[in-house]
Amino acid sequence: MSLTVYGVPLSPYVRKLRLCLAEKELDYQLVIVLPFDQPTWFKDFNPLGRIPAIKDGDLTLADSSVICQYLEEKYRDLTPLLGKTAEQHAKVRWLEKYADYELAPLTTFAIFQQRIINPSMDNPCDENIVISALNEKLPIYFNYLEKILGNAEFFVGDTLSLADLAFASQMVNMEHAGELLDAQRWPNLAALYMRIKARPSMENLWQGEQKILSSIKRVNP
Ligand SMILES: N[C@@H](CCC(=O)N[C@@H](CS)C(=O)NCC(=O)O)C(=O)O
Repeated sequence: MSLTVYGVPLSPYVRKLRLCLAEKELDYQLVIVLPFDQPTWFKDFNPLGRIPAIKDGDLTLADSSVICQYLEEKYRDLTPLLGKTAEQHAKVRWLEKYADYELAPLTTFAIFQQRIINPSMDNPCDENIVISALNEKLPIYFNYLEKILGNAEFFVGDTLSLADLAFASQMVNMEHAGELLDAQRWPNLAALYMRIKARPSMENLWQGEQKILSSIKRVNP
């Protein structure tokens, strides 16, 4: 097995990459590297110290989007996840970026950080940050995504893409922190999330993540 992924399962970016690998049916091994207290050798993989990174033969690469694009181009005969046309490709990249850079600061770095990571490190959870993300900030982002998705099965074209995986990856961190999309308010988005969760690629990650979650979960100090 030549492909190695460095990171931790609860990172949404690592999850997106692992979903991409699973959908393409590519084998890999996961080497645990945390987002903090990293071994010094990891700086050779990513001087920014962010996960995920990969090693594929002689190639080392960082950033989930860059890695997924590399996999798409390297294995053209495997399930494509970046759309079929230039237009679809652009839409997928936009929505992937939207999830990675606009949803993540709220779903992962606010809600998940406060509810799960902080208590696991004996730091208090600031519920004001959680409530503000959930009630004030996220609805604007969800409204946009609900409109873009409409009644379609997937965000772009008629097949699964990285846009769907990036979105679902953020929703998982929110769910780990005890919050689900309001299905009354965003029915299409909530249904999309359920469809992605039911895919074997996600089901295979879910149990492992639950185990890690229960091992690090602590009551708010
Ligand atoms: N754009 C990057 C973001 C990666 C990222 O921010 N990862 C977080 C963990 S979820 C991290 O490693 N944070 C550590 C840091 O920023 O120092 C990607 O898509 O891979």
